Amino acid sequence: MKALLLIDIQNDFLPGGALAVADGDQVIPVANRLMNDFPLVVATQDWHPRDHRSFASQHPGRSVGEVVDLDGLDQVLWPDHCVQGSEGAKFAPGLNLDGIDYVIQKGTDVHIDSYSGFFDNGHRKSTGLEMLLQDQGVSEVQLVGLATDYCVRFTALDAVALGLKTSVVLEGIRGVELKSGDCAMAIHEMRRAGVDVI
Ligand code: VGL
Ligand code: ZN
Repeated sequence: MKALLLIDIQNDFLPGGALAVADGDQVIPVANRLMNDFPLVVATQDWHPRDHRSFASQHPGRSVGEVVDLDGLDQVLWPDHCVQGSEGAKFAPGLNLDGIDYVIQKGTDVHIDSYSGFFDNGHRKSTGLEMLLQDQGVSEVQLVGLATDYCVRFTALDAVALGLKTSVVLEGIRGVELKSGDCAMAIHEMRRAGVDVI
């Protein structure tokens, strides 16, 4: 059994959004097309409380892109984004919501970020995605969505580490590219870990 994982295809990651990814909207038609080929489609949704500690606004004197220590973990500071219940947190218009079987929300704990759809950044708590895939008898996942260098990357790395056959579709991902080369590095890292990049 194989599943399609749609990673964070939400308004705030699209052009004009709070944490806009260049050409982020271009993953939408790819996602819609691929949905037809998979018996199970799971979407992850970045879903932060409004005072989430990954927001630069919660760290007076610090700015977006700086790295701080959060409970012993390096944390990149982001603009306020994907606040629970906000317009920015909604799935992209144009994404075929009827094709989505399950939604997994992440980043809900104010104290820790969660790039991966499986675990928070400290691997302290599970989001329920692993259990869901196990229950559904999934052994193979394919990923599309945002962002290549953060949530796609860490979700794919966790998926292979969990023993799932994992692929990422290049035309269906786009990245933040905080530093030039971040996306290329992420793709290299995924490949080296055993992710099939197609
Ligand atoms: C993401 C940064 C912060 C992502 C989420 O979806 O890649 N990146 N929150
Ligand atoms: Zn986030």
